[in-house]
Amino acid sequence: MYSQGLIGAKTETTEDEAFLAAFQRRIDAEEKIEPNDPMPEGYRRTLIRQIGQHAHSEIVGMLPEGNWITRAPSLRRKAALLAKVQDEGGHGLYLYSAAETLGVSREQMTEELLAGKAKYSSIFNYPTLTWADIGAIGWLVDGAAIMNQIPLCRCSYGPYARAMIRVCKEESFHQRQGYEIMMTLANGTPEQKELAQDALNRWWWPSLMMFGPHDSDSQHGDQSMRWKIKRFTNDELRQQFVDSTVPQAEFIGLTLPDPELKWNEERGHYDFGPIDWDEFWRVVKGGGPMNKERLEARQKAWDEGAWVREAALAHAEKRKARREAAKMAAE
Ligand code: BYC
Repeated sequence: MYSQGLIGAKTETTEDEAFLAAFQRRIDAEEKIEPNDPMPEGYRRTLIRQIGQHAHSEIVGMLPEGNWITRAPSLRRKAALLAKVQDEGGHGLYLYSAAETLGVSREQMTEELLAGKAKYSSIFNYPTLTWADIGAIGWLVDGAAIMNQIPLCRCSYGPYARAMIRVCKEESFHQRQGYEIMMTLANGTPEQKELAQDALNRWWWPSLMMFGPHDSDSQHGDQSMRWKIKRFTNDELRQQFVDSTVPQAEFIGLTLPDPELKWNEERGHYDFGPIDWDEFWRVVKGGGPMNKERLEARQKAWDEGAWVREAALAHAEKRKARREAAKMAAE
């Protein structure tokens, strides 16, 4: 059934026009689509692709920050970071469960990730070199994630939309913990301020890339907007992110690394410089600084967790057999 793989969702279908039109009417009427509802194959595959990629991003996204748990500068920072990374594991699980409602298993999704076929967010292929990177990730990466995920709470697919509500509440705490780390460093010694500025310089452009290619190069964008999976385009969300982040940087006295960043009175938005799309595609295709390490870490976790999965399955089978035996005895 999944011989084409889960990714590269085909949005063109051979389904009959009346069915597609009726489905579109439900979408246009803002009805939520639920797991057992009839849906076009392209809609189902698009969601599996996007939700799967989103789940993988959460799980792979635990790695750069996990790198600093043992080196957090105080007990308070360590407790907050631990809680944040744990939340990300939870987000991954809600998202894998949401994707499973579309008829794909977590094992299949993981296999595609480990085979390098399923994507995860480009941002997690960069290294966390200093403690300030933890601040920059919370502030910028979680800030970008919130901008992208708040509209997903209104996504047409019910299980994804509902998962996003809790995820967004937690992301909001993540963003604040990051911004507070940056604020503390920016108001600290000159060396601390320099660490914060250096982290901002390295994470700013990759954070803008998180929103995906320009709308003109966004292969799935138009169809996903029509299906109300996406509510805003990649460029619209990127612009909202820039507009809301500039004053936050000014407030803590840090400079965004973009000489072309300038308020445009006419547009009512900030203009910003060109994004290096060659770098984006290189990272997406596996050539980023940490792609290899990230997949190796996930492969190791998958291999070392095999006994847990086997034990859980054996336990479930035993319980089922016991329940059946008890049922037979009662009859
Ligand atoms: N990285 O047609 P487009 C977090 C791919 S984790 C890699 O515009 P679409 C956190 C795209 O998949 C939050 N690949 O696609 C965790 C497509 O390739 P395929 C992560 C990217 O789907 C821990 C191709 O480029 N958030 O918050 O309409 C710690 C063309 O793109 C990227 C989500 O996953 C990228 N950045 O729009 C801290 C949100 N961008 O699949 C924080 C859910 C694009 O055809 N996802 N590509 O091979 C979405 O909202 C959408 O999928 C995107 C892309 C906006 C990302």
